[in-house]
Amino acid sequence: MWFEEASTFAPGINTAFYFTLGVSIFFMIAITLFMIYAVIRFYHKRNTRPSTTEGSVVLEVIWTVVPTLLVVIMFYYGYKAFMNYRNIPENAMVVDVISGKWYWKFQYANGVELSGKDGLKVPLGKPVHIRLHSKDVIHSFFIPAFRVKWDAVPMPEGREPNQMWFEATKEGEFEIFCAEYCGLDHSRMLSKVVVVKPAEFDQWYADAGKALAQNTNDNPGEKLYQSAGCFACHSTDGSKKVGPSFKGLFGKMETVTTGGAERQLKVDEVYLKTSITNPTADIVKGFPPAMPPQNLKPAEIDQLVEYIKSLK
Ligand code: HEC
Ligand SMILES: [Cu+2]
Repeated sequence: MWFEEASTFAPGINTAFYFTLGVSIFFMIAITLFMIYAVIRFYHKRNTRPSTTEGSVVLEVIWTVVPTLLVVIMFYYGYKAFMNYRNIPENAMVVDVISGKWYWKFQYANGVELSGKDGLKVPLGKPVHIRLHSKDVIHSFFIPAFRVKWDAVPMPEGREPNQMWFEATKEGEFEIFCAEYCGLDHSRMLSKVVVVKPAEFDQWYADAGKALAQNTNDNPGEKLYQSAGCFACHSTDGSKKVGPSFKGLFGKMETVTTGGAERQLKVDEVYLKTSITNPTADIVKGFPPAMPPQNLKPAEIDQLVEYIKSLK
């Protein structure tokens, strides 16, 4: 009604809120008016001798029963909205929300990760199951337009994280706040939910998943670079170690000594492979023939070559 409503919870929570607010305002006005009336009507100069009353059963019953009913109705609306919020649908898409000082991160089931700056992307009209993690202190995941707020608590190993869910009913961007004072940059611990059409979401989800899978295929090379010990002599940032850096190596002109004779060549896949399988065949100018022979499988050499090619 007055504030933006963008999830299926908003109407139920608003009913509870506006009902309580309405009842409070009604009684505030009614009681104040009666007080003003009583002050004037029973002004002491006009009522030098107040009459005594024995009490009124009718009044007693009314002001016991009516407030009780009102409070029960408040409870009913609140309880209904709360139970809905706490019953997470089984078919909901799971997203892990990671919080820490002072950031939000969103991890999807296919491994895709979005930063707080990207925002939490969700499909319109589909339930989203949020698992709340914290890396340090207690944070609180709050989306006002969705009327959802729940604590992200650092859990000991093996304990289930706090969970909640929502279903967006409006396209667009909605603010995410941290609602638990968590230190210096608490007020800047901001992010947003980005609600898009289901088809658009599915497309993005599939594409991002694919891109990630390709990246993971690149990673074996990076892992080998570490595990096979290449990093000890080759940097990936352009700096010179015992051997030349891998950065920008692919495609560059290299001067090497082959069998005592100096020659120029363009670094291609074949050259890279020979350099790895037979390090002493071509010695790069300005470097000692210090590279030990490598005991690697052909597939691993391919992965290393791919990795070196990726270091532009
Ligand atoms: C102990 C140090 C050392 C280790 C470990 C080492 N290298 Fe080398 N590497 C060198 C040196 C020194 C050179 C330059 C002399 C040469 O060409 O042999 C070189 C050259 C190369 C070149 C040619 C570079 C260019 O600029 O043309 C490639 C490619 C290479 N190494 C790949 C690898 C890979 C892949 C690994 C890990 C599996 C590895 N190296 C491990 C020392 C090392
Ligand atoms: Cu926080």
